[in-house]
Amino acid sequence: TSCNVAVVGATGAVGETMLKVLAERKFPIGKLHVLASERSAGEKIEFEGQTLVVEDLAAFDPKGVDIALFSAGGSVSKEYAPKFAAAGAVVIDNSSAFRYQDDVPLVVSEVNPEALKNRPLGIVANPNCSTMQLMVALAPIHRQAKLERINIATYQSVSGTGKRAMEELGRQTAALLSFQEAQPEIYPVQIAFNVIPHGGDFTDNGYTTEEMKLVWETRKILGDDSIGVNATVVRVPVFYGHSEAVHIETRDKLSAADARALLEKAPGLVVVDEAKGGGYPTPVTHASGEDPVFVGRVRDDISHPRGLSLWVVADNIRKGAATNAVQLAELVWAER
Ligand code: A2P
Ligand code: 11C
Repeated sequence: TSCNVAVVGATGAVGETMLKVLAERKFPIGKLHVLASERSAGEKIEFEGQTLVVEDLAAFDPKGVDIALFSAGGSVSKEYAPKFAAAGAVVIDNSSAFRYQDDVPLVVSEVNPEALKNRPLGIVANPNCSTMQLMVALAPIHRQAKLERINIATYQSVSGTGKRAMEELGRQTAALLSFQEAQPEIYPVQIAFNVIPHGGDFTDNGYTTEEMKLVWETRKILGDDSIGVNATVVRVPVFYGHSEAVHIETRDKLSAADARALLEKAPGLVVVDEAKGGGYPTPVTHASGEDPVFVGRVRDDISHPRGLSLWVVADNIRKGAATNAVQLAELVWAER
């Protein structure tokens, strides 16, 4: 039998990719509803040779939907995910609305799929993109040698902010190359030819919400509140693909060579680690448009006996959001 699917936020950066990934992975779709705000209701979307018409979420009756993939922002999820779940759908929510609730599992398909079973609300949360790729890379190391501490700096692409941010990077780049001024609209300062140490909103402890997500989500997914996480999130003028400079300390000693061997066998991961020009992953050369998480630059930390350094890159819209959501949908559908 086939699964009736709704994609909420289907016109957005993640929603469009959810549709692409559903088609690529041949998800067994029965009826497919593409939903967005009333602004884009009536627009047409091509899907596998069919023309779908975008429906207004506010006017939509979720009865009959088996699985709903939500990526239209936290406030939309808060309002509508419970309604879809009450109508019988399993909601896979890409927003941060429910991630920290004990009764909502937070799941990376390769890392903690067993957590899917406990979903009393019928809602499953998809992690934030930067945590997602970090977990695919670090879970195998945690199982082997127990993570004590993670220190991370991210280099996050503008697609993580959404379509309007991608337009802003394009617009500012074109303006500056023709000797005009760059006008910041989505980001507080110019993003073209710049880097911005600010993702999400500032919180009371001086860290940003994007930084604190790495702390909370890591502990929840790995089921270990003792792991120390310290993050600096930086936005860079890259369209697709988040990169991370990751420094970890493990409780048991794990050498770089052993870590590399472990990562080479890990699901969802590709190791690209040669000590020469181009022998490492970058968003443009490896990650953009691809599903795996790429790891390179695996080194013994020369400043700590149980330290390791690595470089982790993935397509934030694919594995970081849409692909993992579809993988969770596959696991949910396979339960039947
Ligand atoms: P719309 O095209 O109607 O604005 P992005 O993250 O790329 O900016 O995309 C956000 C997605 O969330 C879009 O599909 C957008 O639809 C959708 N969206 C935003 N606000 C709402 C809302 N109030 N109800 C339904 N969908 C919404
Ligand atoms: C970014 N990770 O790159 C964010 C966007 O919690 O799902 C997604 C925010 C979230 O800005």
